[in-house]
Amino acid sequence: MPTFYGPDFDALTRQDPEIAQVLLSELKRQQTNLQLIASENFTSPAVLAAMGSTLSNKYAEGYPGKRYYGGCEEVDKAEFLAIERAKSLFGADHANVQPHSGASANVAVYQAFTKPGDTVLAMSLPHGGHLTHGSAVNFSGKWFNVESYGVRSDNELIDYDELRDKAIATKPKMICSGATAYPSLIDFEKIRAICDEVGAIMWVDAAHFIGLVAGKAIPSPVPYADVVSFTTHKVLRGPRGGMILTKAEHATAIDKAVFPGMQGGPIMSAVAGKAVALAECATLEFQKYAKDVIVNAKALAAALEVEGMRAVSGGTQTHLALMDIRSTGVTGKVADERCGAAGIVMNKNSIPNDPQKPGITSGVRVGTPATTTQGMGVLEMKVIAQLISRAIASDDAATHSAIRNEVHALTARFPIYQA
Ligand code: DSN
Repeated sequence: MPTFYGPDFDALTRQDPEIAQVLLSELKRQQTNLQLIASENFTSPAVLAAMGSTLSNKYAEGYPGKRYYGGCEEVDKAEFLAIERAKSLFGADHANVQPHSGASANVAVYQAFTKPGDTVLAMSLPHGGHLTHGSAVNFSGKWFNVESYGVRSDNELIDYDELRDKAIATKPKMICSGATAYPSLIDFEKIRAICDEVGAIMWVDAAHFIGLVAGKAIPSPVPYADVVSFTTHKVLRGPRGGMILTKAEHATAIDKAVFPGMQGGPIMSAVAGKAVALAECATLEFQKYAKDVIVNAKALAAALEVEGMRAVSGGTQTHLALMDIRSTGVTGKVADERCGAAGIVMNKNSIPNDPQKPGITSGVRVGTPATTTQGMGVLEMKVIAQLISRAIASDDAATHSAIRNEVHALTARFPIYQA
């Protein structure tokens, strides 16, 4: 590297050894444990390079060609590339690549299409929704009248009849679909028809599954929705951040809602990282990856069922499985802690109609974006299910330590971020 462009770990080590050590220890944690959190992934070194670059120094309020600060010629190019790549990858009329996160993107969606006090219909959090879909402790639940729909009790799939009935009864300005713990596909055509019937904006929060859409592994909401918001760091495998796609007629409303409505200057290093990730997503290699993520998730869910747990909604068609673990005799909280002690990182999660409180839960959520990036396949998913089952079954530190050694041996065969 002939010229300085950004990341300099030696300089960090000399100047701030404490923080340098945190970076090293976190790298080791990611390399040696099993990362099964459905919303996490290992982004590429190229994305990390963009994130750790001097683009971080630049203020660029506004949009390419229309900034409030000088000196934006170079960052304009990065944002232009990110926008064009997003539009091309998803077949979208318009893309806003500036939201700092998924929650920020959702604030912009509310602002573009609703006013405080308006009614919005969204999936309930206990059935798999998201904080920003109307939780009482979130701005969405405090500032809007959010009605909710859930899953059917017989098959744990979205209850489209309930959704339609509630839409007709409450006449929402906007209907949100998308969730954080829903393992099945969403019928966007059906939701579009309901939105048209009641005159609602169709908003899809695609944060969890947009990477599978990018990889052409599942159907896209883009042809149906007025607006699609998402994060860029889950299956999509980009930098931490958010993005919004819209139909042409909503482009101005969304752009104004993001800036100046909700944010000041975009994080241009993250915008550049989004451009890099979107180019990666357009490759055949990424399409294979996206398909493999689903194959692995199905295999993991099936193998956990062999271990006696129950896959909510009968399995998965996406990157995650929600497991009802009541048969193990421990709660989601305890399972999460025991697996953590064994080097298996996942999260406790409510299951539909969970008898336990959200901080305890009867379930765990497992996802395959990260392990698939490492190159693991169906055989490894079977091994992982057995490791999870053994970790949950024991409250003995020595047993967890022994399992952790097996986890380290497994992850050592699938190295990430090697020099
Ligand atoms: N925290 C994310 C998840 O884990 O699903 C959602 O925002």
